[in-house]
Amino acid sequence: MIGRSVIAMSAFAAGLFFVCTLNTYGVVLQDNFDAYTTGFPPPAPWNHREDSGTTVEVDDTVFFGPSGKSVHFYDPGSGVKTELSRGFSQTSNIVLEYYMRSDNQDYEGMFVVLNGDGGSDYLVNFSNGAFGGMKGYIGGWGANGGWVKPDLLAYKTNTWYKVRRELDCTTDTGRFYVWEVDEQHNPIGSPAEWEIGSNYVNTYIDGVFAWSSGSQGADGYIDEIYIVPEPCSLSLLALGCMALIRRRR
Ligand SMILES: [Ca+2]
Ligand SMILES: [Ca+2]
Repeated sequence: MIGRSVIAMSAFAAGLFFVCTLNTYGVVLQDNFDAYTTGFPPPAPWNHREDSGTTVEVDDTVFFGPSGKSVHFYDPGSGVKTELSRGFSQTSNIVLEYYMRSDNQDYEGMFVVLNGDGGSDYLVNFSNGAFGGMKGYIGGWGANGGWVKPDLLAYKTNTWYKVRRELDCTTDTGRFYVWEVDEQHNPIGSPAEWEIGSNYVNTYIDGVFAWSSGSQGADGYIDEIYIVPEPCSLSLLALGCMALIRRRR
C-alpha cells in the first residue's frame, strides 16, 4: 500500500513539477521600442488607437537607458484617448515590469494594465487629483475602476519610475512595487509596495494594454516592457511532495 501511494505521489509531484517548470520558461513579451521608426506608433504585433488630437508614437528624445527610444503618449483632451495593446499566450502566473514617467501633473498619464478572461487587472498610475486620486502621487487603481490606493508614492515630473506587478491568478493574489529610478537608472531605495488581496476574477492573462485617460489626459512615456511567467506556487507544492516522499523512504 505504502509503495503504491509513494509511486502515485511521485507521479503526481513529477507531473506538477513538469507543468510548472514549463510555465517558468519563455518571456512572453519584452520590448524596449528602440528598433522602431521615430514618429510613428509601434508596429504590429502592437495595436494602436489614436483619437482626434491624441498621439502614441515612438520618441527618440526621451528614453530609459543610455540611448534609445520610448513611446510617448500625448492626450490633452477629455472624451478621447490613445491606446497601445498587444496579446500573448495565456499565462496564469505572471510578472509585468515597465518604466513610466509623466511630464505634466495636470494629467493622469498612462494606464499600463494586464488583461485576461475576467477583464482588466489592477494598475498603478499617475494621478492629477480627479475622482478621489491625489495630485502628485502615483496611486493604485481597482480592477473595476476607481482609485483604491491613491497615495502609493509621491512623484516628480520628468523622472522615470519602475513598476513591477506580480499576479497569481490561481490564488488571486499579487503585489505592486514602484521605485523611483536615478539618472544612472538604478532604483532609489526601497520600493513603495501595495498588496492587492484576493478579490479578482481573471483565471488567466493574455494581453497588455497601455492607454491614456479618457477624461484626464496624458503627456508621458513608457519604456522597457517586460512580461514573464513566474515560477508557480504549484512547483513549490511539488517540491514539498518530493521532500515528503524522500523522508518516507
Ligand atoms: Ca527604449
Ligand atoms: Ca483623454
